[in-house]
Amino acid sequence: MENRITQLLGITYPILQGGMAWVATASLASAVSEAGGLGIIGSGGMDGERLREEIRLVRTMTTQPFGVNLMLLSPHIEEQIKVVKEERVPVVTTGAGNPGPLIEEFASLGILTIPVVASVSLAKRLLRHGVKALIAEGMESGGHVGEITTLCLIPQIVDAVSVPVIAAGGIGDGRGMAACFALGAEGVQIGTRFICTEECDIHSAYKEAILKAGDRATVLTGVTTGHPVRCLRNKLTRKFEELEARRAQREELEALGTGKLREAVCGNVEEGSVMCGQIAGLVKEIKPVKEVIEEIMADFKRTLIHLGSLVMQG
Ligand code: TUI
Repeated sequence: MENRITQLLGITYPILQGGMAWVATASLASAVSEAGGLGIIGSGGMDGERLREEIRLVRTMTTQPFGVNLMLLSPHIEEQIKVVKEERVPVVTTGAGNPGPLIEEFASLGILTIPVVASVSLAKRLLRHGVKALIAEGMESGGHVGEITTLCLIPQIVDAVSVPVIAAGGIGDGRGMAACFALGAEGVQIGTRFICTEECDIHSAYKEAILKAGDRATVLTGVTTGHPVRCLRNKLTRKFEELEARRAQREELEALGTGKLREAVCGNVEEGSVMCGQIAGLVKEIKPVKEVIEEIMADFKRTLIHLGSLVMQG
């Protein structure tokens, strides 16, 4: 299918893979790009040189467009910016902050910036910097989240901007994609569903934890620190609850979260932070990326036909 997102990005399907720190490495990103979506390297946690290696590795695995996600709170952000400029990465997505003037600087080098926003106010501010598309992420997402659900956020952002909007948060199949398109989105960004793929290069315990998860398996940690993070309920999140209940100092809570995503990705799913979205309960099987994407597109089309048939029945 062709629309403003597939044309802007030069991809076959309007599906972006979330740039998940420690999870979305060259293996996953290149598989998504090869399958017709936009694969995105999650640079959070990488220093500049490690990021350069991943970018070069993706380029040995696919000739298709790909992206890099910059987590704006990363301690390595300055080196990471330097590397994406030097490597002329085609697409950069940003998260956890306002990329502001970076957008013009990247554009002058032919790099397209697609910021992740969680509010209408930031979406409007970014229009002044000339953004060509936005990712609007609801609080159903895994990891660091805003306050608004995808169902409420997408139509409000679509009405506030003229650029195409990519929906993120809570999308795990073609029905979710169709729902977001009904709200005015022209693309989707999917994270959790891509974790449970053969090409996702993390410890199998993380994937198994998602397969076992039900609808109420995730919780938000760090709400009192102003940096809420969604992850699977486990020993770590119970510890967070304990600290938050006795109004622990911000420093103590932040220290508890440090390095915990990496720990989970390496297999410690009880003491680590198993970040994933609320859609985890829908994920039942580990599959190759290509199958996941083809299934989503087939489901998406089936859903649209079904909805169209409701109109025909009057
Ligand atoms: O960034 C994310 N999700 C993330 S980042 C991350 S990194 C990490 N965190 C903790 C431990 C280890 C690693 C994990 N998950 N999503 C994109 C996103 N951006 N969601 C929400 C936002 C956001 C929030 C507020 C963007 C901008 C914003 O406001 C900035 C402003 O100035 O208004």
